[in-house]
Amino acid sequence: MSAVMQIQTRALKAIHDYMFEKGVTHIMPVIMSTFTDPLSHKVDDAEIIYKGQRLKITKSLMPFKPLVLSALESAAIYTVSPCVRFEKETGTKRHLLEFSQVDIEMKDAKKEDFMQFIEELIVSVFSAVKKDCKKELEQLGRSLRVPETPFKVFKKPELVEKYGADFETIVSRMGSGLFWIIDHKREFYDKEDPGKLGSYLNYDLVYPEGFGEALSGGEREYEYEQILSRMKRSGVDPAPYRALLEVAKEGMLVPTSGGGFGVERMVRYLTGAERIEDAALFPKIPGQEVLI
Ligand code: ASN
Repeated sequence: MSAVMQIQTRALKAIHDYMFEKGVTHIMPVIMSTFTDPLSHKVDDAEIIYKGQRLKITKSLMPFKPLVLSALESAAIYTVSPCVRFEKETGTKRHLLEFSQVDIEMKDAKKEDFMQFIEELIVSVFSAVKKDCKKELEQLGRSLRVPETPFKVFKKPELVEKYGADFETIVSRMGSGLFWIIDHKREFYDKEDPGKLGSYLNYDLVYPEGFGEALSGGEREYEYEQILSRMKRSGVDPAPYRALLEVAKEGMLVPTSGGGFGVERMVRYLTGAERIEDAALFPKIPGQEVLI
């Protein structure tokens, strides 16, 4: 675990250095609020009650990030944020009930801009770890490859047709480079392609060697009517998102693209750990009793 934590330290420094060089503003995380990311997969909300008011514990910094960019002059923001997700699926080896997410958002960016930004970040982090953590990687028996860019891009609907529901794991086991999967039908805030309704301008980044998802994100919906219609279609109650809707209604929500990646998943990949709990000090595993 000492070697794992040293690699985590080097990776985080490389992430912060990269953000600073690119002029990305570091914001502090939000831990509890009247709303959080609804997410589109099976996760129960974690809530606490303060003076009779129910507050959600953060699942991701969506949809705070576009709100922040609408208020600040910054061209881009990021945070390293604690997230709590009571995942319903168990035994995946890659989910924790509590994890840390590097959550990023860029103003006026298209999905290609964001994807390129992330590819450069990955290369810079992996290179730093490979160069400065030789001893630790050797201790862990990990031969780490710095991936070549640009990463391959696959369309989700095509992968589903070819490989079925388990497409992500199957393709992740096939290659040795990170790759993108684009066009996922999910949360209301990921932008629908105006030129091709029913397609979505979003992306997942996937680690090779069977490690699975690294990052998810997308271009964002920023027009009031479209956000409302997407909420309706995804069965999301608009009431808690009043602040977001009011800003959008005034035409003040700026167009952005963004995404988030899990720190523990990145450390798991860098160190080649068998399970996500081997990359966390106090792992809380879905379906299991919390020990500490
Ligand atoms: N952080 C992600 C995003 O920016 C959302 C997520 O974690 N599901 O889209």
